[in-house]
Amino acid sequence: SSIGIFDSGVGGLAIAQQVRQLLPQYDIHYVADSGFMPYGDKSPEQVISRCSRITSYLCEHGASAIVLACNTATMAAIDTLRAQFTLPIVGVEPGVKPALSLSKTKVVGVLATPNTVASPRFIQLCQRQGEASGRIIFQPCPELAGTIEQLQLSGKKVEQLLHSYAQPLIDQGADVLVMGCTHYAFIAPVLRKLYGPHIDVLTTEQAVALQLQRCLPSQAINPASKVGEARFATSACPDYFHHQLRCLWPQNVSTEVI
Ligand code: DGN
Repeated sequence: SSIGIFDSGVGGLAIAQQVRQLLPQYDIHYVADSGFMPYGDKSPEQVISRCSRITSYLCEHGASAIVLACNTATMAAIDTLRAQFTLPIVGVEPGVKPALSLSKTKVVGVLATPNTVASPRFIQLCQRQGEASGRIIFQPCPELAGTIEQLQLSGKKVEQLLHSYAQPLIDQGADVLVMGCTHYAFIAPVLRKLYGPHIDVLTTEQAVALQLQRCLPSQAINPASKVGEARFATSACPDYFHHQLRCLWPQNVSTEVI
């Protein structure tokens, strides 16, 4: 039995790393749906259909819990998946609540895909949290996940792109920026370097791993002495995914095609 983790590409790897650290005895099975990347501009129906297929695949291969390691997919599909499947499904949402409690200006900026910021679930989250304790503003970042997928994780182009997305939020008073797309975890250091100590940059992988720990069923637990294995699959070119993993995953691993 394993923990199934998936994303439209490499974004969920930051979450998978946290899961590995927090729950090292579990096997993980990661799927990058790179053949259908990006989810950020697909219709909700297309995203739901991909998420259903991948969840079925992971269940057929022994998953006893699923991490939907993508904000865009969580917004569009988590309710449908929870109605379709009985195993625990943990999603990821922009961490606006911790961000608001950290903010001095009580203005929080969210960077996310166009689909995430347009989704009813995100709008409700902003209204609920914003009414309670401040203001949440957001910026769709159409090109950012693709840039990260191409492994451009530092340098002028990424800095300029991030600056163009983040500066309008800071101009409106945001002193905390939330990475509302799992891909952006890999470029959080660039944003921190750009803005220094005055702006906090929050990512969500730790919160997701802790949430998973809380809802894992007991049959997912392997003998305590065992170190879990990690399997990686993609719906696109396995060689390119292997190349991405060499940059973004601490161990050398092989890849499969789904
Ligand atoms: N990593 C996904 C997210 O968290 O929203 C989206 C990436 C994409 O498909 N554009």
